[in-house]
Amino acid sequence: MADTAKQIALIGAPLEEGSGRRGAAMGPTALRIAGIDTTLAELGHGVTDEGDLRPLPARDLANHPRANNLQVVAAFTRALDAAVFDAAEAGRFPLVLGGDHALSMGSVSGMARHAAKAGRPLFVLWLDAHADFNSPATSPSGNMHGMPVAFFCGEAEFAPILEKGRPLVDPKNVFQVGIRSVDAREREEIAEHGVNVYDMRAVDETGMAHIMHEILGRIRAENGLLHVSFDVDFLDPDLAPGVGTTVPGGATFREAHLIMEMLCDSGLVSSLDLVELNPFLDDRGKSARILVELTASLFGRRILDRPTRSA
Ligand code: HAR
Ligand code: MN
Ligand code: MN
Ligand code: MN
Repeated sequence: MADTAKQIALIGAPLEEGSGRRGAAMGPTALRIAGIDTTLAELGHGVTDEGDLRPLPARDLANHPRANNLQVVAAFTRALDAAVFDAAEAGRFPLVLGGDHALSMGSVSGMARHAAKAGRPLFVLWLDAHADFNSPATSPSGNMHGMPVAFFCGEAEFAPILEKGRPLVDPKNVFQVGIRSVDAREREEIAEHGVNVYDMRAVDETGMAHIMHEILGRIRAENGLLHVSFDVDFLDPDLAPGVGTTVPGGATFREAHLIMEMLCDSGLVSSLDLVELNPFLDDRGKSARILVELTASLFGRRILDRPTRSA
């Protein structure tokens, strides 16, 4: 049973147009089939499934040659910004079921508004193989799932997707862990803006526990809120093959699990995205199940409580 019961709002975001391939739109369904709602309810939390967002394309925006499917991505960004903000303001924990990583433009923006209203800084823990700090000007692909961090840090203001003057995230409050695939200009950008990057070498050299203590200590010292954005490709592809952009050398189950338990103990997490799950590429639901299991640990399941299950 969880120490502190939360009211969790599941928000489905079947976005795949940010990723340049099909399949991630089935992510919310796969996470539901893997039992995300019942698993969290069994831990003692109140769970409401808000269903899937069905936004209309943002036809007020012109197409952009270097921001693929801008109208659809912008529509999800607007819908998520509102849904996540509303849930957080109502005292609920927004848990976004993705969908590709472009959706974090909206979820993080919604939490940035919520944090600004509460007068607290927002921190972001970005668990990913990629830095996702491109903009249309730097992106090699034009795929917007490679741009969300630059967007919520105010570095990709190429179209009026959200209100001018919206609260942004300070890049120095962004912690990226597990990074192992960064484009040349993206690398310059993250260094220039002071994003905290713990790449896979840092994980190997210093260990996950040390890194997490450092990150959580800083957030606690500044009385921050913490948004966690979990990209499936943070994990090693052997463990979680259900993602379009596998990169070898990812996090192990034990490393990911330790992060979740430390996050749970910290009591600092206020919102979560589960992104980039592509059930079309998965191996018999394996990746979806691992995501649900890791999420359970974030919400209070202890290692000793893991049930015995058959394959
Ligand atoms: N950096 C590459 C690009 O911008 C690939 C980005 C892939 N992003 C994700 N999310 N899969 O992390 O095109
Ligand atoms: Mn990503
Ligand atoms: Mn990624
Ligand atoms: Mn810049």
